[in-house]
Amino acid sequence: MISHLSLNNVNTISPSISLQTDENGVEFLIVEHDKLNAALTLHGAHLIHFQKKQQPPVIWLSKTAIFDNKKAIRGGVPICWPWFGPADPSLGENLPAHGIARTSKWTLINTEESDNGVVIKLQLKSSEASLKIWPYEFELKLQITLDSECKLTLTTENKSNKPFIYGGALHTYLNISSPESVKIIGINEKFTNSLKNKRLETGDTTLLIDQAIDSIYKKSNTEIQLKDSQFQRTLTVSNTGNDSEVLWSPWVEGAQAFADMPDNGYQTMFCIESAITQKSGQLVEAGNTHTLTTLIK
Ligand code: TA6
Repeated sequence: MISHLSLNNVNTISPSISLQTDENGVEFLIVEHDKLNAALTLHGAHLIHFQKKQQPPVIWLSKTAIFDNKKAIRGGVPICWPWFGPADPSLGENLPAHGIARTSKWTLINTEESDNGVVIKLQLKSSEASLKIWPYEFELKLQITLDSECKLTLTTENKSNKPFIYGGALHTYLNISSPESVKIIGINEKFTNSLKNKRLETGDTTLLIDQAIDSIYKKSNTEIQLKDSQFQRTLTVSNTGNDSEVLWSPWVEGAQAFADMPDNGYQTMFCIESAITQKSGQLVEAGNTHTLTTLIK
């Protein structure tokens, strides 16, 4: 399934789901179902592989991704939470980009499987360590539904006695055949160019991948389509609970700069992220919940 991982079977959870570990003790949930294959780590509740039978993978994973239960994994769907990008300086110094959820150990809640696919539920609760970084009690639930579609549903519950504001993203790395074979349709015209000092720009609602791209698009009011002529498929992305979509390709220089991405890695991945990036963030009153989703079909 994932050629560059060598795993040992630890525990069969259900006919098509098993818990396996690698030599570093990283725990993987492996799904080998009649209709699909998939894999995720408890480290970050990180979906790293999803592939329907007789099709190229939908989700991209770096061939040089690092699995050490510490670092964020390059590829898959990192859960960026409770902030997107650099941390607010008011929270302190040297805080990790994209929050703490993607480098935290999550707990498996339950799994279900049917003839069509699987549903996997995971949870992350605030801890003494998290409270030192982000001073709120919380409970995160992630539901991953894999069948003919791939849906991630992240529910944030405010367990504290005061309101909090969060940001983040379901930072999906999609697998593409090549940049020149792909076009993205259905994005909003208005976007902030993170490569140009967050300049507000107006562009086309169709995008080609022919250079480094790091853009925050105002939430699209339609589904976004990634048309791939070589793979002869269209991946459709629909998001809810987000205020924006982030589109990203590190391109040549960016890929070369990452130790955990091969130099040609940019040729087979493109990120379309369901994100909360607005400065105002997402308010969650004490005792309340908010849900962020992405559906790839
Ligand atoms: O989502 C786009 C982005 O914020 C880019 O600016 C780039 O930094 C990318 O995420 C990857 O971030 P990471 O912290 O995983 O290296």
